[in-house]
Amino acid sequence: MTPETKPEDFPFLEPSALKRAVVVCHRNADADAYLSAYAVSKLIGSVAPRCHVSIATPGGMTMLTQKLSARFPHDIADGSGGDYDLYVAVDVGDEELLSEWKEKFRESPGMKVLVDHHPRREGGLYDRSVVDEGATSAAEVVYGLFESRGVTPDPQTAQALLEAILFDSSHLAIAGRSGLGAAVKLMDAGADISQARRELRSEPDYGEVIAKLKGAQRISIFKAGTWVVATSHIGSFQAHVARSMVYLGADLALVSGESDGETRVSLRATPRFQESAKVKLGSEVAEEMARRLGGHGGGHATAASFSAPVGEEETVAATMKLFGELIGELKKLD
Ligand SMILES: [Mn+2]
Repeated sequence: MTPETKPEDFPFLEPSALKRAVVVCHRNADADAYLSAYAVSKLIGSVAPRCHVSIATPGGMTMLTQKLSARFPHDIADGSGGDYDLYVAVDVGDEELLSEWKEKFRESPGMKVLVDHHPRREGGLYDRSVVDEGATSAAEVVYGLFESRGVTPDPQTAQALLEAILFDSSHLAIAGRSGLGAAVKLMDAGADISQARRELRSEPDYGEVIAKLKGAQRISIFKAGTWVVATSHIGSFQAHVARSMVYLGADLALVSGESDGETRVSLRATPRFQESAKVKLGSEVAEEMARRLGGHGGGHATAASFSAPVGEEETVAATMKLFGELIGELKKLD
């Protein structure tokens, strides 16, 4: 159980007791995770100027994040640096996504804090958690911490937070009050939105382009009532392929791939599907499949993923069976 958390008490330790801190992103850090971590580091730095803060990116970063990390550089911890007084996990969702850092969280006597916008999970890894499930980005939650502490981010940090919000909210298209409000206040603090849009543009990644086109080539189409369900399989970029299939018009997309002896499945759905079919992909499909197959997974209502130590064919068949239970019988189209 996490005790009641007052965000104005962040980082929940006496600044004088704070010598070393680490801010940990989810595996393969995306722009929201890394830029949120960057801003959390700046906030810790302004509360406890003597604290040395590192960012950890288990499993590295996405291509876009690598580019952004040159624009917003930070000391990166490699995990060999001994214990920390403070551990902050940002944007992590499933604690498995902390990878090798999960064990460090568990073993350390330090303060462990979660700052997130993913649905709360069982687990007990954290001493405090600041979670807003209604936020479209972790960066909004981080901005809330700045406000609670009465700290105005410097222009560079404001820029980082604005870019993270744009990244996770489809350039504000799905942002709510907290995202839009934070975006305006960040611009007041010196962030430039045109520059943010420019910096988020990424060069097309050849591997991703080929994966998406191959994924499209391998699509199978099913109907369940009026819903169109598309499935495909690809060795990598499953999430990108699933998202592309939704762009093409599928209500629900499943993309699987096998690597390192496990099957990975990415799921995407349209908001219309989510509202009308009332199926939450994170809790009702990804978590449920992870439970049934002994893997791990989770995510949001319209975007989720899981992996399982089971063959690809079996994993897909079991997931399609669950779809059948949730939205009715699936008929394959030729
Ligand atoms: Mn996020």
